[in-house]
Amino acid sequence: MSQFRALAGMLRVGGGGPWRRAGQGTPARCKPHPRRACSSEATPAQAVTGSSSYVEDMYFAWLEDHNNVHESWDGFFRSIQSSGASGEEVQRRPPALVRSRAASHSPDVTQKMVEDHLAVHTLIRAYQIRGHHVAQLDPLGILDADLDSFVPSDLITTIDKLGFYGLHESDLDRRFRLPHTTFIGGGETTLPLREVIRRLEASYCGHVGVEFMFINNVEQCQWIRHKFETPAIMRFTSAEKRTLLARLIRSTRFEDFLARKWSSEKRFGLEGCEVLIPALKTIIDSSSATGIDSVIMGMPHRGRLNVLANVIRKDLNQIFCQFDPKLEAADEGSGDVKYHLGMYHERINRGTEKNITLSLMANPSHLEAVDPVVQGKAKAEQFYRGDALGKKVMSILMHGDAAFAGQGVVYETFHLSELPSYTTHGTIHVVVNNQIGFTTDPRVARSSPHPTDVARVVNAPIFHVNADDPEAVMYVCRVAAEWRNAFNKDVVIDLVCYRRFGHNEMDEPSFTQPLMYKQIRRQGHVLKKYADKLIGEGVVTLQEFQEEVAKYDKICEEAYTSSKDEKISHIRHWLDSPWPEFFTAEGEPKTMSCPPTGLDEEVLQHIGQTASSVPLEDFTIHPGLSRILRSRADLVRKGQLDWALGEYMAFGSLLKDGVHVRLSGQDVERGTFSHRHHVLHDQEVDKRICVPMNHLWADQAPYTVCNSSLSEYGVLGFELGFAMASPDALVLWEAQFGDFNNTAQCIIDQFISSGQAKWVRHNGIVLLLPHGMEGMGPEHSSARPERFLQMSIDDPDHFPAFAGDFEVRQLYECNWIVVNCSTPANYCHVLRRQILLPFRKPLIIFTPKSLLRHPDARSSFDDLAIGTKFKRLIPDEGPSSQSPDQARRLIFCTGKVYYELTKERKQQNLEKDVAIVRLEQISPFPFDLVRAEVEKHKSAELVWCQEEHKNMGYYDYVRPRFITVVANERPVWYVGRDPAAAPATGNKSTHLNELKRFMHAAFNLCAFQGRKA
Ligand SMILES: Cc1ncc(C[n+]2csc(CCOP(=O)(O)OP(=O)(O)O)c2C)c(N)n1
Ligand SMILES: [Mg+2]
Repeated sequence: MSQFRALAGMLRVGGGGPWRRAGQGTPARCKPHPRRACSSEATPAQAVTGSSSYVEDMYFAWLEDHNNVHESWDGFFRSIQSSGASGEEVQRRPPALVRSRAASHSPDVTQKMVEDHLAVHTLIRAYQIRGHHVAQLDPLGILDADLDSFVPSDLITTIDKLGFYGLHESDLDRRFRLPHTTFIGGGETTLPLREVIRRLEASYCGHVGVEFMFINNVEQCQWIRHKFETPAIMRFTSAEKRTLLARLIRSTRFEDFLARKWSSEKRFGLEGCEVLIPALKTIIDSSSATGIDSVIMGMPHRGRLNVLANVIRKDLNQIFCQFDPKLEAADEGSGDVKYHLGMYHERINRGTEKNITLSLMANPSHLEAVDPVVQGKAKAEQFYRGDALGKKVMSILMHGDAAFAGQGVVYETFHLSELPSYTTHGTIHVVVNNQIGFTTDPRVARSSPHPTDVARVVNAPIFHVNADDPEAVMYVCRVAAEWRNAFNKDVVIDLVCYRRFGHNEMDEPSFTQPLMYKQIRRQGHVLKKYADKLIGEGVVTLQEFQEEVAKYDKICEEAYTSSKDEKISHIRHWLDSPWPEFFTAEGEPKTMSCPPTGLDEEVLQHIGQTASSVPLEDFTIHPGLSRILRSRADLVRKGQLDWALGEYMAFGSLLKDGVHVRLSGQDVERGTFSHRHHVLHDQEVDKRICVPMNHLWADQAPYTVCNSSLSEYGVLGFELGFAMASPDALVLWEAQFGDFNNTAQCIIDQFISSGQAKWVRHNGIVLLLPHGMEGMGPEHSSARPERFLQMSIDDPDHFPAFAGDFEVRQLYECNWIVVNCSTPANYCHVLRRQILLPFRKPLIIFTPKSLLRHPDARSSFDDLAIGTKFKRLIPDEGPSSQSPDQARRLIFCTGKVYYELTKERKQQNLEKDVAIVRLEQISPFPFDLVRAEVEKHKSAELVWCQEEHKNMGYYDYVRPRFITVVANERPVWYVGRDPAAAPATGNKSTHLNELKRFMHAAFNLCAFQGRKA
């Protein structure tokens, strides 16, 4: 082997290889694929007369896995490796090799030379892979950032470790030719071993630890190597150093100021990681320089006020006044604590003199929950601005070390990062790695060496950096921004720091981390250290430094004084996503009414025809799908709608009006129940698809329908963020089965249900949750209506006044709308109403499964005609309606059970005696319409019937409201399944028996006689 390597080295021409050296610009081409490159003509014998780097590549590929190379190379390397080379093996070597070797050195010398070179190459690689494990990352110097004090045996921490490579101290001054996969040489192609090690130490084991060798793209690895290995690449001008110092002053003095003024208030200070502020500013400056003009950020509690003040530049008095306990809230809703609020600000970026918009999303305490929301909002902004490659809009996500490692939504968010309909073309993640989570030591909080390992799954490079070295931090941030610009992929900056005080300012950290906090008390402040450094270098004088400090302190003092004038807090001043044109200047809806949602017959026909056709020529669809489209066409011809057509009409008509529609979720393109088929696949041409909805009108808005990753938490958060960007879009997330929505419970509870109350921020997201008891077992039956309804805020005990447009006002006052439509037309209307309303509220729709194809669950075009609108309640229009006062029982129900009830009623011939009324909008409760029905059926027994178990479904929500409607004067009886722990049985016959039993109760007109309510 070594003979061969030496020959290869000798044959190398000039030092030009596939990669240029430092200072020669961007790498130009990638290494050849070993298998492909050597599979045919390039045998070992031929190759040795060609590029030595080619041979090296072969060799390294072979070292990784012998199967990586052609068998001729495999045999060749094996024979050389087993050297001491038997005569037979040498004979098998390529003649060119043997000839050249013979012409230069004796076999032993050549072999040793090549072996040593290979050893040095392997050593370089070892540093590139494992250097970060020994990098000096912890400012405290007590914890190993990777939680392991073990030094990998292939890193040369002592001279004797050279033996690992078969090298000796005497080799330290020998020069070695450098491989093309390193840039430590700068302009040189050879270096003494001593210098090789020194430079590797400097590149990989100093204050920056670079983790990137898992990236399976050679160009990207070379790019990173170039950025970190090039000698003396971390250089800053005096002006840059002064800016850095000024930013560090602001960051540090801001926390000091808060601590001085409000020593007993929680603020989750940044002390110990003050460098976060200059770090973010550097990322923003560098990104702005590459053309970014909008940055959307998400972050947890730590340092948030500082980011608002010194990155987003929120007025300091607005921040300080939040500490005043007497500050009154001007807005409706519950508001939120100061370290959760968001912000949106447009300003000039001083670094680049370009305009930039910065927004920090409001978020709940739930760590990392905001991640996908930020991504969705960034994606939407990119989409609406036509920024297809993310060159204008980007996102930055900040994390705590414990949360980044522990929260699953981080993983879910990373997995969206490369998906076409979800990518934001690279997010810069910044981890405030203070090596502690509340009181928990990282050694018991994670199993991975670094808290950032989750990023490895998407091949994102990870730059660990000692936060007490501000220049190293700046450099890393600059590289991260350049990385994003070059490759549009995620990147992680791990700011290894410490937390100077407790988790919050009231906490005593030494209860649990005594030694760490002893060390922290001894730890010098980064601002002082950096100021001393710059003063020492002559970059600033002590006086200049002190003046800069005094200047910022004065700014804080002045803001503090004026903050005392603020008596009222306007949460709307903290909006992260304002919709200025949608609301009045005061942030109110422009009207309090909603136009009818009906449609022109022509529009219905046009949409219907497109929905049943294949708008592209020569496009072969599956025969089964042809049948489905034919039956759709039949329905359209007859002026009828099934569920899929109802949805088509809603989406299509909104697209016509320029409203973007986006439907996302698992398998939504076809539809879990194979009813939708919004994406047609050519059966003959791979990946050829057709989305008929995008072929409706030439000037229509675009329709996005996208199958998502198998995530609920991440994807629902993403769509919520998408819906935040603009009020002029219908954004829908569909659960595979409604049952799975609870894995996204945090998004539902923390954002959808309560977001407006906390952050005065409207959101019109639509949740489609397939729901219905159809014998499919406990996990495919219930979207848990009870949980949504429990969080609805309409007062059960208060009978509202019906002034003005009651329907719209009631919607305006609620926190979300919960519906269960029983007809395709009503489904279409409610979707259209969602956009025609003058405000935005989340809409939860329990969608059907068996009704998708149920012959009775059809509507006619007339139900969608001009002038028609969503029916919150559908009265009985059958025989019982002729003399409602004669009806003996009035059953209220919602959703699919209506069809079971009507069938049973017919069978029992009770159509005159029993009226069945459908509640289509469950919340807010249509008090007005329910009362009209109750009054109309004056002598009827009132029954609520549901197919769900008694402790689930709608019963607990509707019951007190019915009681309010009837003023407690008439009983309201329950018919449905008994209470249960699981939402549905797994046994088919039990399911049917339950159904039979409650159907019997529903029509047993004696069932409640003599019973007390
Ligand atoms: C999902 C969630 N679980 C638990 C908490 C309670 N909690 C608040 S801060 C914190 C520790 C966070 O540690 P880390 O992520 O390292 O951030 P740090 O406070 O150290 O900056 C915990 C457990 C929370 N806010 N959110
Ligand atoms: Mg932490």
